[in-house]
Parts: sequence; structure tokens; C-alpha cells
Amino acid sequence: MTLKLCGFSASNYYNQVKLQLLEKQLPFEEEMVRTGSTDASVLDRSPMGKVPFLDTGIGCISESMACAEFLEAAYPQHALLPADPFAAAKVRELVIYTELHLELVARELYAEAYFGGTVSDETKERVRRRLSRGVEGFARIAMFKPFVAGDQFTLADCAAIVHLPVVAGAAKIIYGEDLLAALPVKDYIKAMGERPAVARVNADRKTDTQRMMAENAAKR
Ligand SMILES: N[C@@H](CCC(=O)N[C@@H](CS)C(=O)NCC(=O)O)C(=O)O
Repeated sequence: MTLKLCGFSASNYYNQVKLQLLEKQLPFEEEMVRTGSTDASVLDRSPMGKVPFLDTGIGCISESMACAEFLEAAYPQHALLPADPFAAAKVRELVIYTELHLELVARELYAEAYFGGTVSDETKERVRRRLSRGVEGFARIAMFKPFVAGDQFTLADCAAIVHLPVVAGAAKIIYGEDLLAALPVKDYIKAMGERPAVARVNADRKTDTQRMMAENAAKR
């Protein structure tokens, strides 16, 4: 069975796995699944209803890193993890920093930054402290030479390309300043955008974001 990526193209985590599939030149289908579902048909495939999840034909896998590890192990072509165990661990380290110490921290700002909600001043202050610390740590290990882990495109780039702009954008909107100034986000994203796989992810993201905005406007 063809691999099926489930979720939607406006989601940064969905795009992390989609980018990996495209960079590995694996054939795959996409199934639109929204978040917040309480349907057993979704929860049986993704236990918390989060996206993405990957229907492998053998069964479903949720959590982007679990999907990524499966794809690297099952489909070795165009490897996005180095064969050397230490180098591979350094790539995983970068993915974890990007997700856990940057994206997951900044996520608390998204309600106000992107979805018309509000976030308390207390949360903003706490997120600012944690995000600044995460950026400092990430800046110490991210290489951008020209890729995040060095001279090879890896899973660390799949994470950085989809998450850094969202994190930087939210910080800019909420704090009015570039909390990621220590990182060459703009130049890096511009250079990565030249890759056909990244261009496809970006084009699909734009279309899907417009779809979501139109749906939300229709609900009001
Ligand atoms: N740790 C998860 C995070 C996935 C995630 O948070 N996805 C968002 C969409 S970008 C989602 O499903 N949100 C709905 C929810 O958390 O219930 C992963 O790496 O796949």
C-alpha cells in the first residue's frame, strides 16, 4: 500500500513529515484530517487526535518523530539521518531542540499571534524567558553551513524549515522584536525555499491556510 500522510498542509508538524517524504522521493498520498476530532475512526489512528499521523499500510503511527524514524529505517533511500551513530544523534538533538525548546514553547503564543485570541501577560513573560533560553541553546549547536546540522540536508532541516518561521513570526507579533535574531532564519529559509520539495510544501501550505481562513470566516 502507498504511504498515506494524514492531517492538513497548514500544519507545521504535518509539513515536517511531508517534507521528509518529498525529499526522500517516496510516493505518498495525503488524507485531509482535521484536529480536534473525537471520532473513534480518527482516535484509533492517532490516539490524541493530533496530526500528522502516517498510515503505513501495516498500521498507523502518530508523532512526527516516530513517523520520521520509521521512514528512515524502512526506506533508506535519500537518507536524512547520517549512518554514523554520533552524527545521527546530533541531528536528533537538533530536532528535539527545535520542537521542544522552540516550537512547543512559542506555541503558547499562537492563539493571540495567529488565531485572534488573547494570551495573558504572565504567559507572555514566561514564554519570553523560556524561548530566549531555547534560542540561546539552539544557536550553540545549529550550524547553518548551509544546513542546520552541517553540509548535509537532514531531518534537522525538515524541522527547522517548518518551525523556525512560525516561531519567529509569533515572537515578532507578540513582542515586536526578533527573539531569533541570533539565528540566520531569513537567509536560511530563503535558501531552503529553492529546493523543489520545500517549494511544494510552501505552496500547499499557502493554499491550505487560505482554505482554513475562508472556512473560519464562513463560521462567523
Ligand atoms: N508532538 C506532535 C505535535 C503535533 C501537533 O501538535 N500537531 C498539531 C497541528 S500543527 C495538532 O494536532 N494540534 C491539535 C491538538 O494538539 O490537539 C508531533 O510531533 O507530531
